[in-house]
Amino acid sequence: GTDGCERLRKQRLLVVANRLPVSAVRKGEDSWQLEISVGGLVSALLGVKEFDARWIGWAGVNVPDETGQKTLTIALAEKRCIPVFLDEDTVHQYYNGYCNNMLWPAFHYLGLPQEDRLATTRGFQSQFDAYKKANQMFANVVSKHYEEGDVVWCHDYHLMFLPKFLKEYNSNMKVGWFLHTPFPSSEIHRMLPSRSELLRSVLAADLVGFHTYDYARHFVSACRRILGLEGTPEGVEDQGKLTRVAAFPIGIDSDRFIRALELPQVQDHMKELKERFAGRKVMLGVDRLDMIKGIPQKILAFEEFLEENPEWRDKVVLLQIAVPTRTDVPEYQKLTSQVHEIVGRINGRFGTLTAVPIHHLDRSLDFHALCALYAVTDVALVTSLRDGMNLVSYEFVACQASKKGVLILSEFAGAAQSLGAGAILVNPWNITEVAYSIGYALNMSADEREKRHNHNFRHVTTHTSQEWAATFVSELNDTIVQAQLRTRQ
Ligand code: ADQ
Repeated sequence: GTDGCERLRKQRLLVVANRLPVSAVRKGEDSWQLEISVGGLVSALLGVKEFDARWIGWAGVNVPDETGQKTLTIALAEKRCIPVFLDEDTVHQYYNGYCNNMLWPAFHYLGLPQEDRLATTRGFQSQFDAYKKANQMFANVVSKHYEEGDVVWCHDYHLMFLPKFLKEYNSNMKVGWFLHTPFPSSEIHRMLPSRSELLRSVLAADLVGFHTYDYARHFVSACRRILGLEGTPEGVEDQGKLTRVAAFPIGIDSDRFIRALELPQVQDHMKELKERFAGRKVMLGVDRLDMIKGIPQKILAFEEFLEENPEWRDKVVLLQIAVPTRTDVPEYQKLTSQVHEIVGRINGRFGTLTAVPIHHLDRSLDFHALCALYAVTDVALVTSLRDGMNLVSYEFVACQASKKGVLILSEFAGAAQSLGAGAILVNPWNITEVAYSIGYALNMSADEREKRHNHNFRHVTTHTSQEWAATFVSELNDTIVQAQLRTRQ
């Protein structure tokens, strides 16, 4: 039995993701500099007071020596982080290879490796083996730290084998898996050489979560069509064992953004930006520089808008902030130069001696600069070709309480399902439609802007990341209780 003390103890939550929310830089034989990245997941779980959360993942550095591994483990423990050490070849084949060259593009409807991507592939089988091996390494670390009653929450396409490996280690472990990307139509998933194994491993989890109902439905039909299993309204059934499948749309820590706008340094920054762009409407794009974000399409739409509306040429500016990611992958290098080329051409064509229409930055902005930028923006442009959710659209809305700017949002982002009523939805492949929407947004009446903004603001401030995490974990606990009841019947 449990005594009062034990019952008061918070439930332990092991959050397993490819990357820890901390980056480590080695400063000497046994000293480390740790930098915390306060992404969505971190603030989501910091906000959930009923759990005692720990993180398990790769720290983003290669640490081949034992001393280094030992000292880094000790340093990370203070941040409640537990490292998984992956060697360079594994990272190359598992992370760059199978995750980013195979699963990422496939899940975003960009197809399987062909042409360039195929030529840089050292063989799917060895990448897939490395993927499994890496997942096994994660499972080993989880097993070592697992205590009875813990909830284990696995994240994303990097760790599709983890539920299976964890259940093999201990079939009583409470295991949930959440996918941050879209889950594609079964016709896409069908192309993956390892389609069945991936599905079966995920199905070992007790609860499988997606951002939207559509992704959950795609997953269930893939299990039906590829594995021949039965789909029910609750999930997928295999010989009497039910894996619960459901939608858990993520959110942001909206208060963190709203509070930041009050800070003097953010206010100063806003003032500078307003002076800098006085007399011009500000349009904004903030993305990781990735194929899925539709950055070239967005910039071409802006060009078409300027072409068609000469009266706007010196009255609007597009700020495109693009953080480079996965810079060692040739396709991403190609994308960078493609974007630079288009921006250069348009600025050459429509720029004057004193102003250019597009400011393109290849880097990330710190949190305060980002908030200031969101707050002074008139129109935000999110043109993802596919996107699991897209949190930039949420962050923009959170920062627009006074300006009530317009969000142009791709219908292929998960966020279209939650912010669709307030945003202008577009098909990013239809450049003429996006160009037209830019004009519509810039000319929108204050009344219509306010109505649209209020709708989205209410959504963003009530569907927060804290609520998302708490809902997922409580649903996981419930799923297990229900499964126990079912087997007793
Ligand atoms: P991402 O593809 O990274 O996330 P997104 O949801 O927009 O996309 O989150 C990006 C985050 O990085 C935001 O918090 C944003 O502020 C920040 N960021 C982006 N560019 C930046 C820049 N230039 N400077 C500073 N910060 C920048 C994946 C999926 C998404 C899903 C999330 C969460 O691809 O679809 O919404 O996970 O599940």
